[in-house]
Amino acid sequence: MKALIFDVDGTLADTERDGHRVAFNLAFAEAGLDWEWDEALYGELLAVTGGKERIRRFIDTKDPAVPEVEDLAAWIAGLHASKTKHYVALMDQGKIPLRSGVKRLLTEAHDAGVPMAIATTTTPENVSALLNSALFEGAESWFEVIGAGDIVPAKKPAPDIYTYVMEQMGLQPDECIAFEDSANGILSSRAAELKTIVTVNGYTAEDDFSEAALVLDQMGESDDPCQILQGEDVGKSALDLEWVRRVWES
Ligand code: XBP
Ligand code: MG
Repeated sequence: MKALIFDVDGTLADTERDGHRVAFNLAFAEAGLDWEWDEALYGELLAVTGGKERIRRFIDTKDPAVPEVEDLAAWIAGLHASKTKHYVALMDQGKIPLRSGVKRLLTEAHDAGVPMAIATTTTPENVSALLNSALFEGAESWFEVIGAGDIVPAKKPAPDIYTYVMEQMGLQPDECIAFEDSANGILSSRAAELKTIVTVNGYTAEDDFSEAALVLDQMGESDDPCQILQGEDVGKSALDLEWVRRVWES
């Protein structure tokens, strides 16, 4: 096992409902739009990865009032840049913690010298803001490669971001393991031929994870144990490096 490759949103931290969704709404208000994405609507829109793509899906399917603009793609990009600014500000306030067990597992892998990387559809600034506020200042240094956002044109569920990360690391799929939280995420990692461990969250609990090697409710801690939703019970209360290795070997 030569690398652990982590998704970010929903996997490292529960960023969607109280982070991204809130930032979208702040950007809409700032632009004078009467759009408001409530939790249920946002859950629906999560079917599309990527913020610009999500705004486009909203316009195409929900018929909101859209200002007359010459170049819709450029207008969406501007609106999304404002959303990123708001998201980074929310992260800088330290509002969103890492999920249970994440810091422990990352630290264990770092200390053991197991290379780590990130494969996410979100914007690179967002990854830095989350890692710096929720892990430690400069935490990007723990990751050999951070594959994020528009660096690949086809976002998840396409395999491209995982393939990109493995190419950058010079590794093959059977030398790595992926960590995901969503249907689009596991479609992407499996299309890249990666064994995948899933930790579900409120938005993804009902997703299809039949392709996962292990499904947990969270990575967990000894005093905040994980529940196994799918996969072998190895008698541990929290996901550690040894358990990850056993899943990778299975
Ligand atoms: C995350 C996403 C992202 C974020 C928003 O999916 O779909 O679009 O919701 O980020 P995953 P941006 O966890 O599978 O990577 O607005 O920066 O795109
Ligand atoms: Mg995710």
